[in-house]
Amino acid sequence: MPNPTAQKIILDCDPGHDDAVAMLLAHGNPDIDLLAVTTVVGNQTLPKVTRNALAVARIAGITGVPFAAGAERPLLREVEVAPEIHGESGLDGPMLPEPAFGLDERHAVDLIIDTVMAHEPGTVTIVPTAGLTNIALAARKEPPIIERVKQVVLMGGGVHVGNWSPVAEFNIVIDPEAADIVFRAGWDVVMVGLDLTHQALATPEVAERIAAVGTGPAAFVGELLDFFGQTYRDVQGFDAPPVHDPCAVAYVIDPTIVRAVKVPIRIETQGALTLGMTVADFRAPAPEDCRTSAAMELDHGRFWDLVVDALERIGETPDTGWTPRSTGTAAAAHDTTTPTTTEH
Ligand SMILES: [Ca+2]
Repeated sequence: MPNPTAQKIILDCDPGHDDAVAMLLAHGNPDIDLLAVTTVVGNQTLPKVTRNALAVARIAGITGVPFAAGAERPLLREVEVAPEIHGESGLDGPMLPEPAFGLDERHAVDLIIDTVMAHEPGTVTIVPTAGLTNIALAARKEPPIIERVKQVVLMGGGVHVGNWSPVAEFNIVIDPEAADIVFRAGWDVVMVGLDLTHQALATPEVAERIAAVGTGPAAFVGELLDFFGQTYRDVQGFDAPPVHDPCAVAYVIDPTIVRAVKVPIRIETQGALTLGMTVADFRAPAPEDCRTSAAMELDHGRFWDLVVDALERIGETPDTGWTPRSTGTAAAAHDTTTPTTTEH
């Protein structure tokens, strides 16, 4: 039964290992009503991340939710993808099944606008876990959504820390102009950035808890974290991978899991060394009209409780088209080189 008090969200993503976990958390948690999933270029090209989103939907058993593809490049910049973290497919590691359903015929920007306008004011939260191109375009195309959206809870940025440069995080720096539009639009923005997500480490204890769920979707997450953990060890020197994107979903489910502080935040769009930096002004208490906040501290135990609980609730899903690696045929079925055609 749908939960009438569940938080309605639109997930705008670029799967992406951590995006996949965010999808599973949003789908499995009873306090989230997943209204739509939209994709945008980011971790990989638009066709690849869109195909990945549909594959994850099949494994998770997500049905009846519209999926739409959005921007295939940033507003001004050239496409920059992250194969060193997410592989050539954008979701390397597990084998990926063919999608069970097709895309909504609308562009992601129109699906976002239509979804926000179709619900009561102040009830829909946008959760971007990718570059902000689609969200900026939606705000520019249909400005009334800005007042109507409850809040924008995004994974991106960080208080003067970076991963794609010394001070810039990937989701912001790949489309800093779009981020600038989103942060200045006038809606409430919660920046779930690296300060927070670097606390969301998938430690060996976490991996054991996920494996103990004992279902196909949980095994899929285990394989995602194996690959993601390896690239984070090799490229960024982490002992355990930070699983960024579900932190934004967790904040929507239960804001008490995250300590966030109100602070004015602007995006650096000009800097030679600081492009994409999320500049947070802590010199004085935030003014009354400040609409931006930064997530600083995560309750690691309760965060992973939510993820494990979502996987337990999802249980086994019918017709996943998915085979765990350990049973053999996955390697042959894992074709990372051929992006499927998408309609958008
Ligand atoms: Ca992402």
